[in-house]
Parts: sequence; C-alpha cells; structure tokens
Amino acid sequence: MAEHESLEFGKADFVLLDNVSLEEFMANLKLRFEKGRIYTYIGEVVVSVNPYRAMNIYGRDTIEQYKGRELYERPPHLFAIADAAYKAMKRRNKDTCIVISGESGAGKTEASKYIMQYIAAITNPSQRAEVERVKNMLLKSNCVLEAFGNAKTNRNDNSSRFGKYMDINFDFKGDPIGGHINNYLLEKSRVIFQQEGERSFHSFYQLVKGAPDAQLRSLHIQRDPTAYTYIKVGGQIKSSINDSADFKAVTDAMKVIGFTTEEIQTVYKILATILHLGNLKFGSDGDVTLIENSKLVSVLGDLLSTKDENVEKALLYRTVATGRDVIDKQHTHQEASYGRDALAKAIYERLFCWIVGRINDIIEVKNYDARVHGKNTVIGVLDIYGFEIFQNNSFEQFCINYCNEKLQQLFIQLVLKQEQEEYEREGIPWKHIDYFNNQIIVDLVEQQHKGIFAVLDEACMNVGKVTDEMFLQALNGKLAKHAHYTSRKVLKITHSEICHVYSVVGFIDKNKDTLFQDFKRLLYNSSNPVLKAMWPEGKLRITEVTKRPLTAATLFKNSMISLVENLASKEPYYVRCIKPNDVKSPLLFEHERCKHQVEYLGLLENVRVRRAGFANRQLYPRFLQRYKMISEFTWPNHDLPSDKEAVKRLLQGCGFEHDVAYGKTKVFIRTPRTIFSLEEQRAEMVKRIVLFLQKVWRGTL
Ligand code: AOV
Ligand code: MG
Repeated sequence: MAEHESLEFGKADFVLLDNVSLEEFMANLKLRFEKGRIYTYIGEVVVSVNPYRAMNIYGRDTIEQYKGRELYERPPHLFAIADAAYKAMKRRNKDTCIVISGESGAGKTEASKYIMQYIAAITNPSQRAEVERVKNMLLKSNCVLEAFGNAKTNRNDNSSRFGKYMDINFDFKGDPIGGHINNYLLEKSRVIFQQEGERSFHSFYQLVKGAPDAQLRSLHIQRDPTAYTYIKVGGQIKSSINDSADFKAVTDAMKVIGFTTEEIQTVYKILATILHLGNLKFGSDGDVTLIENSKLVSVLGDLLSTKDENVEKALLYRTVATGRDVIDKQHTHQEASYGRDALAKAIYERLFCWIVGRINDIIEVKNYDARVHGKNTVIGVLDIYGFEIFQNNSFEQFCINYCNEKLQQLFIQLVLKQEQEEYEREGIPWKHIDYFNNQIIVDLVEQQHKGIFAVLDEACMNVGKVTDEMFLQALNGKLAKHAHYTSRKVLKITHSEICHVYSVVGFIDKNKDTLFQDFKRLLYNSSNPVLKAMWPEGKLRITEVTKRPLTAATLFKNSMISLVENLASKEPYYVRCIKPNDVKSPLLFEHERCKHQVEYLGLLENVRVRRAGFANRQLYPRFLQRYKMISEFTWPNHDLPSDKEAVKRLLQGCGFEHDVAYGKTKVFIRTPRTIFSLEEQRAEMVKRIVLFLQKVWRGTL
C-alpha cells in the first residue's frame, strides 16, 4: 500500500502526478526504473520498462499475491492486468484481449510469456488432466514458434520476425480448453539475407549446432554454420542463445505438442534443403545456364523425396504457356538465382505457416457444446514485431511499422471511445482531450487508390518492366502534396514524433512475391506426404493457372484490418513497453530515447484523458462489499433505499464527495489517491476487527 505514492519509488500511477508534464512523467519513469519498479500504471494501462536483467517478480509467491485481486490493491504488475482481463472474462462473460506494444526490444514477447504463465498458473484448480494438457501445449507452442519465427537483429537478440495473435479459449469454469494462433507476415527475406551483425532464424543454427551426428549425416549437413551461405551473410553466427540446448528443447516441444516423427523429420529436411539451396551455384556455358555444383542436386532430390532431374529442371527451366502450346524456357543465370532464392524463402514461409496450422489443429477446442456448457470465452494476447528503423529499411520494415501505426490507431480509438461511451451510458458529462491522431499516417499507407500500398500494387500490375525507381516517381506524383510524405531518393514518412525512412529498392519484387509455378509442382509431386500437403496449389497444370495472386502488401493490409476488427470487438487491456537504452544495459535510462517513445506512444495524452475522466469506477454493490466496514452507515449493513444511496453516504462521511460522481450503476472516482485512501482505511478497519475478534475469542473483552 505504501508504494502507491512514495518519495522513494515515485508514483505507481502516472495519473497521480502533481502536474501532467513531460518532465514530470519522465522523472517518475526514471525514478521507478532505477528503483527496480519496472511497471507503472496509467489507469488500467501498464507501462513497462525493459529491465534487461532477471527480476525476482514472476515467481509463484508473486502470482499468489495478484490472484483475484483488484488492480489497485497491489503494486503495478503485468499479472494485475492479466488478472483483470481474466476476471472480466470470467465474471462478465466478456471476450477480452491484451495488446502489447512498443518498439523492437522493448519487452513485448517476454511480457506475453509472463502473461500466459500467469493465466496458466491461476487456472484449473481442480487439476483436470485435459486442461493441464491444453495449458502445457499452449506454453510449449511458444518455444517452437520462437525457434522458427525469431532471430537476432541489431535491436534484439531474440527479435520476433512475425506477428502473433493468440486466442486462449476458456470453458464456463474459467479453465483453458484450447486456443488458436494467427500469424502475420513472416520476414522471410531473412532466410536468404541478413544485415551485418544479424542472424537468420534461430532454427537453422539450432539444427546445425544441436542435431545428433547421425541426423546431420542423413541431411548431408556439416556441423559448421559458416559452411552455409544463407545463414552467414550477417557475419554473426554466435548469439547469447544456447542453440544446441534449444534444438533439443524445440524437438521435444514438437513431440509433446503432437507432431509425428515423420512430420518432425520433414521439418528438418526442409531446413537442410534451404541450407543446400544457398550453396547452389549457377554458371553458364555459352547460352546454357548450368548448376556448377551438381552434386547438390541429388542431395536436394533426396531431401525433397523427388527425382534429381525434376529438381534440376525446376531450377533451370520455366514452363510457359504461349497460346495453346506449352514450352520449357531456360532461365538466364540471373533468373535462376532469383528462382532459387524465391524457392528458399517460400518453403521456409510455407513451413512456418504449416507449423502454426498444425499447432492450431492440435490445440483447437474440441468437444465443447455451448448449449450444454455455456458460452466459451476468449482472452487474446497480441505480440507483434515492434517498430524498428535500421541503417537500411525496406519493404519488411515498412510493413512492420505500418502494423505498429495501425495498433496505435486502435489504442487511440479505444482508449477514448471506451471512456466516452461509459460516461454517456452512465450519464456523466465528458470533456474532449486533444491528441495527435495518426489516422492520417494509416491512411497514407492503406487508403484505396491513393495510399502507398495502392500505388505499389498498381506498379506491380503493369505488364512490362516496372522498376523500384518508377514506383517512387509514381508516389512522388500522387503524394507530392501530402503533409506527411516527402521523398527524394527514399520514401519518407514523418509525423511529429516518428520519422520513417525507407529505401524503395526491392519493393516491387517483394510485393509481387513471385514463385515460379514449376517449384510448386515440384514440391506437390514429392513422395513425402507431409511436404506434398504443404503445396496443394502445385496440383494445377500450367494452363489452369490464370489468377494473379494477391500481392504481399494487399495480403498484409487485409490481415491487419481484420486483426484490428477482431481486437476492437473485445475488451482490450494494454501493455506499453519502453526500451530504456540501445546497449541492453540494466543500469542506463537514456532520457532522450525514452522520451521519444513516451511521445510517440501518446502516453502523456493517455494520462490527460484518464485525469480528465475518472481513474476508477465500480458497481455500487461491489464497492459496498469492499468498503462497507469503514462507515457506520454501512457496517455491517445499511438501511438506505439503495446501494447507490449507501455509497453516497459512505463517501460523504469520508469527505470524498468532491472527488466522485454517481452514475446509473457505478460510482466514478476521479483520482486514484481516493481509492488508495479508501484502501488504507479499509486495511486499518480490518486490522481492528481482527484484534477485536481475537479479544472476544480470548475472553479478554
Ligand atoms: P520485443 O518482443 O519487444 O522486441 P523482447 O520481449 O524479445 O522484446 O525483449 C528483448 C530482451 O529484453 C529479452 O530477450 C530479455 O533479455 C530482455 N527483457 C525483456 N523483458 C524483460 C523482463 N521483464 N525481465 C528481464 N528481461 C527482459 V521485437 O520482437 O524485436 O519487437 O520484434
Ligand atoms: Mg518480440
């Protein structure tokens, strides 16, 4: 209790600041970080600063302290937010979601794991075996997805290179009975290229370093990551992660989740295929394109369970339909290299989606009859790739940062919308607060016909060779007057707090995302049934392929729009993560760096909205239940005509009348200070009552 507002630890809720200014906000954030208080509230939003050190605040004892408690009863913590989302779901039958945002390395993924662990720990008190099984799988799926979807970047040693939204389904008792994962655009270009200092996905290094000798031999792989071009481009093989221990953990996790031996073997065969593809070299003999290290072709044939000559043909030729004829057209050297890289990226992406799909098959809710058991409710946890700007930023960063803008927009809308709606419903007057609405940035990217994605798609539709430079010119033409778009050699978006700078090189190719149909047919015709099942579209004959597939940008935009719709349909809880420095130090609070994040996350506006409104609201009966012992009018029971009247009398008696408003069903309390004071009075009364009862029992009264 003493920690809500103390000189030593600062204010536990930014709403309690004496003046809401950026300086005071920053001073409080810094003080708390330095004192090891990494979580602070803005009302019901948790602001978290990455501690970059192991904190002793996630153990069983801490979980017990938060279980079933109200937010303000304990110091700020992720567990309190997880508990609030869980309670809302259980008590009010509401679908809820926890949205975790912040830039790369700010601590989103770690936060999402602690939240899942908390939910797992507080559910299933009766230890039902089936529920335990589901919980175990939900937790284990993380380890597998991280292996295949995370990588070391220059921002974060374990950076998520995909977006993840996970629903956990609960039965009427509030126990987990299943789940579903949605994944968003994996950064597949990493499979073939990494910037200096970065690595490819963890899975490759885990395999090469951790697989038993016999397994490596069967995959024709040497135990030396530097032997493989694709995974050494970044010049960074080592990381803070223990790859070989992780190999075992991931393989075990796949087994526990329920992947068959054949499936697990195929997963590793695909990784090995990619490693070999990277080493494949093309040469020319006159007009003829050849594979220089042709031994690799038979290795690939073996791994893909297909004939060597089919592999060779798919790598060197393209089947095209000209009118009614079908001919084999030989690739140029350049086309062959392009095709090889596209194949490597595509099979990795397909593998990743297949893994997610398999996990979903296994964890989805089965045998639940809502008519018998009541509605099954959901808590969604969103952990995406955070905002990132590197030395070089391309299409991937553009998509990732658009996704972050989109979520910021949702935050703006929901935090304000929810407040407004509740005040209206309860008949309480509301005053509007100004804030920067980033809708204009979101529109700049996604608007139909005029947005950057639309211009990009149009460029990709053109027959004939459209270059990245032509795309940039088209943008300059269409967006010249846009207040937030500027460009000379690069595509640049600015708004007050963020400046995004992207090189357009590669936008066209990455958006078209072409994979020659020949490869799809090759994989579909594999005699490995797991591999075959991953490529159903390979069944089409060349003359049957007519539809142009949707571009990467359109697919991503559509998936973001449906994600946001889904989140908006649930009751949201927010975690806003801040990265204190760029050197992963537990000691350094870089003022400017943090200030920038506070600004673009709109945290100060959040505090203002919260202060203009009411920090706390509670249903009348619930309020009475908790505080009735502090007033003679309500203890042990009241005789007033309604609970609302009783709450009024109680608060008048305590002198808090000026700080509250009475809605139709709830009492609204403006400042958290009032709540803390009520809590203190309650604690005092509880102590006195206990003493009194002890005296009665001892007969000393
Ligand atoms: P991110 O998810 O926000 O980045 P992570 O959750 O991966 O960031 O955190 C980055 C690193 O910071 C972790 O690997 C830990 O070393 C450390 N860290 C984060 N949170 C904690 C914590 N609560 N306690 C101790 N250490 C922590 V990205 O996925 O790159 O956007 O895309
Ligand atoms: Mg992450």
